[in-house]
Amino acid sequence: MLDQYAIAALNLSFSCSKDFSNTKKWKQLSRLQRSLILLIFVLLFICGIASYPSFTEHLRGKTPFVSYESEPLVSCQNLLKAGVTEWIKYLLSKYVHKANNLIFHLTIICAISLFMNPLVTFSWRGAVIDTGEATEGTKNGENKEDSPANHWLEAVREAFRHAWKGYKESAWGHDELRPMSKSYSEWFGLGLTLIDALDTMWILELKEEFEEAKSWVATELSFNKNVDVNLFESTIRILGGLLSTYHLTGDTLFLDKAKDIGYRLMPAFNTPSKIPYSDVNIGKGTAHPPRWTSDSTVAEVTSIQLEFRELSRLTQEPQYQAAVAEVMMQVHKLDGKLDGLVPMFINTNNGQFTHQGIYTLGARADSYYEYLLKQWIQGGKKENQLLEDYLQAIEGVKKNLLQKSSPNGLTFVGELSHGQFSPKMDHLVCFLPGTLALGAHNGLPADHMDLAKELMETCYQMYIQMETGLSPEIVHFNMHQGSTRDIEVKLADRHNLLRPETVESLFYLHRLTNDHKYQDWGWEILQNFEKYTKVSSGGYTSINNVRDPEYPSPRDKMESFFLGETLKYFYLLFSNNTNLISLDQYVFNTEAHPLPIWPSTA
Ligand code: DMJ
Repeated sequence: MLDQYAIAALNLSFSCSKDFSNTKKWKQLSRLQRSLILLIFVLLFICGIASYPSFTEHLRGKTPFVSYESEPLVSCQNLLKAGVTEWIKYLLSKYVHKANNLIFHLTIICAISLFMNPLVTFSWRGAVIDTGEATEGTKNGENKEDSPANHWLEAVREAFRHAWKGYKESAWGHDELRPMSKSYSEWFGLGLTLIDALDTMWILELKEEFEEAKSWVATELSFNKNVDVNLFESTIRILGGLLSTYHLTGDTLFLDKAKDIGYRLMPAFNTPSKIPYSDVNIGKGTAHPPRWTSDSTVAEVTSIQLEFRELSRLTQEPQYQAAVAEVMMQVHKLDGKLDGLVPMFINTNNGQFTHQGIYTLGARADSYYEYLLKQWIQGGKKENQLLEDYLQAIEGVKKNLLQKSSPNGLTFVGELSHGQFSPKMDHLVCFLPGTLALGAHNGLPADHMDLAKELMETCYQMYIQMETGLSPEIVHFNMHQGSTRDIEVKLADRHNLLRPETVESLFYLHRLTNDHKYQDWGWEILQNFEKYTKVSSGGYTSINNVRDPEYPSPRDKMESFFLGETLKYFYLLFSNNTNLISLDQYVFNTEAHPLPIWPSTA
């Protein structure tokens, strides 16, 4: 049928010249016949105009449509096939047999143009829906155009731009912005915020900002500096940030910088026990523990493995992986654990745990547990010792640290001090719901996901039960009957440092359950950050008092992890695109820098 119409169309110009005299015949038609023919033209013309933009988009190679209508739809093609062709043919045979060939051919051409355009759809109600751009539905798992999450994504980008404005204007190339005083603070003097934020800009598609940061890395960033840096912090933020940016962009500038800092951090492992010192001078190549002790923090020495292992894989230089594997091997064998739970300190001289008897999932131990699971995932789920240690530790948490609050029965993770349970929970512990969910996604027991959901609710409550809707740094849960509220906050614990852990877990829970309530919770939290921590001239600030909405008392500091982690996890939480940093392809380090899961070589 199409061929026939095409031939008719090709004949058009010929017919036009040949049948000039046919105008007479038009006048011979009755008024009804002429009106019907004109009506057909008008209808076809309107359809043609309506379909034009999507048709041209199609020619430019844009994606085909995905309909968001729930009623049955048919394409123009099908509709014509189904009846319109017959209807037109009927009219043509009935009324147009006397009309000139020009009119006939024009009619056919209009019909062909509609027939050929697969991008216009008609609902059964007769409306034409321009569907040229695939913004609707979840074809690629992307957000629906009218979904609130789409607006929320833009709100995160806007928050990032605002934070970046402050950093750019007052702290460019320095470690952290002090947004109230429009100044900066220096920790290592290595542009920490800028490096931590690189992959966030890439993921949020903030191209202009990314380019200006990249050019700073290319021209200004030097690790040949006489400065002491903390091994853990510079590994997770700088080495991790550079490695992930290299993977996302493919730009070897970032790999070269990663190799440089990785190499300069290695003197930290030159200790009698091979358990690394906390501090390294990256210019001099010397390392030392803090002045007051020869201990290192357990979480610090066991949360640098993802980054150094990846550095070895990329460089084919085994010393990085060997150094961090040695630490894991020693910690695995050490006495002093309780059902897989580790103490908070380890001595760099003798390699033994110190300050034994205190067990927490919070500060100084938190990411030990996170990295057991994530190393196992990074390496293709083959390193059974890591998995066993992780599973044992989660059982240890359930047995020793898990309790319910009163009156509402919130599940929380407390601490144990020399056999005494304390209902204290750091906000840092809120990484755990996300980690548990990730484990369940990777085939670990389903009850890990149940626990993840319960703890997620608790972490959310730590926000909304505060007057500002922002969590304090530490909470205490009530456990005795007759309590009127579940959560208490001590005076010294009322600060909020713009930390990411709850948003991080919301991201995992949403990504892995597809329950949109986690996005709603995240949106509430983002709005509270906007309300109480945004500094009008640029940037966001930590605050001293989450219980005073009148005066939350700004601390005048924007931590680098606000850009590196918190805003990135907000964005990933609000995105419905599961391919945006797929959890089956990447594993996030503890500073939210995605590193690839190693391809299987077996
Ligand atoms: C970050 O540097 C990392 O997430 C680390 O694991 C814990 N502390 C901060 C964020 O709270």
